[in-house]
Amino acid sequence: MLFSVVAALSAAVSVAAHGGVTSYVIGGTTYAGWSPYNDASTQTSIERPYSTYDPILSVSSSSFSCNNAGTASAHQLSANVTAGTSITAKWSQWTHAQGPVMVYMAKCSGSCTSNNSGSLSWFKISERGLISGTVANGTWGTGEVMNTLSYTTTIPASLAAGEYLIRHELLAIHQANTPQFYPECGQLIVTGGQGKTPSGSYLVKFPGAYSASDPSININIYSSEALTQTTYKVPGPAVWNGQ
Ligand SMILES: *[C@@H]1O[C@H](CO)[C@@H](O)[C@H](O)[C@H]1NC(C)=O
Ligand SMILES: *[C@@H]1O[C@H](CO)[C@@H](O)[C@H](O)[C@H]1NC(C)=O
Ligand SMILES: *[C@@H]1O[C@H](CO)[C@@H](O)[C@H](O)[C@H]1NC(C)=O
Ligand SMILES: [Cu+2]
Repeated sequence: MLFSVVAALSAAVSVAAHGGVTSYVIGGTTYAGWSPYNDASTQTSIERPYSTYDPILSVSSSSFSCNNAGTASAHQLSANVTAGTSITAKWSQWTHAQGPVMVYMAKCSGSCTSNNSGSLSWFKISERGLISGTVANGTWGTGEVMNTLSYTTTIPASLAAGEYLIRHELLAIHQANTPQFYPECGQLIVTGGQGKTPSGSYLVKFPGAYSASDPSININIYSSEALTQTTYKVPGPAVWNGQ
C-alpha cells in the first residue's frame, strides 16, 4: 500500500511540469493523441508514440525528431487531410512562457508508418517567436500556448499530396543557457494540393538542424542585454512559403 502511494506520488511529480501534444483538431475533427503515461501497447492514435513530458536537453539527442526512437506505434494511424486545412495541436498541460513554437513537416517515401523520423528531411511551415516586448520581458509563442494549450497552423495549400509527418516543437528558454526542447509528431495523409515540395534550402534533419551555440538556443533571458533586445531569430530554416 505504502509502495503504491509512493509510486503514485512520484508519477504525479514527473508529470507536474513540462508537457507534450496530446490531441489534434484537423479541419474540425478531433483526433486523439498519444498518452505517454498510459500503456503503449494498446494505444491507437495518429500521433507517434513518446514516453515522457520531460524535455530533451541536447540538440544532438537521437530522439530529437519525434521525442522517441523514431518509429511508429504498433497500432499507428494517419489522419486524412486536404492541403490547405487548418490543424490545431493541443497540449494537456504547458507551463513555460518564454521561447518559440515551431511546426515542421517531412514527406515520407511510401508509408510514414515504416519510416524512421530521424531519416526524413523536414521543412518548417510555421513559427512564432518573440511576439512583443523584450527577450527578458516579452510575450512569446510558447506563452500563448501556455494560455490556450493549443497552436493552430495550416497545411500549405500548395503542398504535394502524399504521406507526411507533422512535428510540433516547443523550445522553452526560461533556464539560462539550458534550452529545453519538446517535440512531438503526428502522421498525415495529405490529398489535393498543387504538387509543390520545398527546395533543398528549406530541408533539415533532426538531429542536425540546430547548433548548441546558436545564440537563440544558448540564450540567457536574464542577461542585461535581454532587457533591451526586441528581436529573436527563431532557430532552424526559414518558413517554407509554399512555392
Ligand atoms: C484515412 O483514410 C484511410 C483510407 O480511406 C482509412 O483507412 C483511415 O482509417 C483514415 N484515417 C483515419 C484516422 O480516419
Ligand atoms: C520509408 O518507407 C518506405 C516503405 O513504405 C521505404 O521504401 C523507404 O525506404 C522508407 N524511407 C526512409 C527514409 O526510411
Ligand atoms: C524584466 O526582466 C528582468 C530580468 O528577467 C526581471 O528582473 C524584471 O523583474 C522583469 N520586469 C518585469 C516588469 O517583469
Ligand atoms: Cu518544463
